[in-house]
Amino acid sequence: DISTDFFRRLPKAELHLHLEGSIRPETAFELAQKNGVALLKPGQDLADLYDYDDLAKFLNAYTAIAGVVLSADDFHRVTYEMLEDCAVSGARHVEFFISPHAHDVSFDVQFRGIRRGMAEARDALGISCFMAPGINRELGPEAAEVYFDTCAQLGGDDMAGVGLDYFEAPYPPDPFAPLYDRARAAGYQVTAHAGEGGPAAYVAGAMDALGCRRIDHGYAVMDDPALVARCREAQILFTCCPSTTKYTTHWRDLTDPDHPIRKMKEAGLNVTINSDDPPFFFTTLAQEYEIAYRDMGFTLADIKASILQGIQGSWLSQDQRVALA
Ligand code: ES4
Ligand code: ZN
Repeated sequence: DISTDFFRRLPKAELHLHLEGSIRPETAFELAQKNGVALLKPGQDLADLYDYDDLAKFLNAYTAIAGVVLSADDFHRVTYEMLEDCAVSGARHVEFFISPHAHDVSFDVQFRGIRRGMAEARDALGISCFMAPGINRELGPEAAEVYFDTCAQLGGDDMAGVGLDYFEAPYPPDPFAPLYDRARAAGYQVTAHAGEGGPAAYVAGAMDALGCRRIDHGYAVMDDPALVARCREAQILFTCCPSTTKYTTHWRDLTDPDHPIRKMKEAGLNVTINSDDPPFFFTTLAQEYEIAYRDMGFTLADIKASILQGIQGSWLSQDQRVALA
C-alpha cells in the first residue's frame, strides 16, 4: 500500500488554508500563556476547545484561538509555522486566507508580522506564497469595503487576492458584488467560500455576482446538474477539503459513495485537494491527499490531475505555473 510519505513527497500547491486555522495547538497554548490570554475556562483542557460538530461551533473555536496572537512577532511565528507545516506536506506554493478582523490588534501590526513570516518562509523553505484577506461575510458589505481597503494598503505584493468566508447561510454572495468588481479592477484575484453551508445558488452567485472562477468548497454544486455542466465547461476550480466536511457539513463519512468531493471528481469538475484548517480538523495537507486516494475513489491519475489543476488555477504568473508543473 502507498504510505503517507508518498503523498508528502508529491510536489503540490495548497490553495485553501486559513492562517488562524493553521495555528499549532501547542503554539496557541504557549502564546496564551505568554500573553496572559485565558484560552481555556477553568476545568477545560485543550481537547475541549477542539470539539465542534458544525460550522458555527468551529468558528467559535477558531476565534478563540485567533485571540492569543497579539504582537507582530506572534503573527510572524504563526505564519512561518503554518508555511513550514505546508512544506513538510510537500507544498511548493501556498495561498492562504487571513482573518484580520478576528484579532483585537491593529492591522498594521498584523500585516507586519505576517509579511515577515512569508519572507522568511520563502528564504528558508524555498516555497512561494500569497495571502488574501478572507472577508467575514457576517460583517456585511459596507464594513467589508473599509476592511478590504485597509488590507490592500498594507498587503503590498504579498496580497494577491480576496476571499469571502465564515458562516455562509443566510449570507448570499450578491451584496459583495461592488467590492469584488473593485478588487478585480484593481488587479486582485478573487475566490469565495460557497456551497459549504449554503445552497447551490450561492455557488452560482459567487460566479455570476462576484466573477469567481475559483470556488472554496462548492459541495452544494452537486444539487444542481445544470450548474455542474456549466462549471465543467467553464473549468471552474473547486478547492475542496475532505476532513473539513466531517465537522462543518452533514457528510461525516468520507468513504460515502455519495460524498460530494467524490461526486464532483466523477462529474469531471476541476477539484483540488486542500487542508483548510489542518489542526482544527486533525489533518495535514499530505493526509488530505491520502484520504482522497484511500477513501474517496481518487486514482493516482486523479491525484496527479488535481495537483496540476491546482497549479494551473493558482495565482502565480504563467511562467511560474509552468515552472512548478
Ligand atoms: C472556515 Cl471551514 C470554514 N468555512 C468558512 N469559513 C472559514 N474560516 C476558516 N475556516
Ligand atoms: Zn476555508
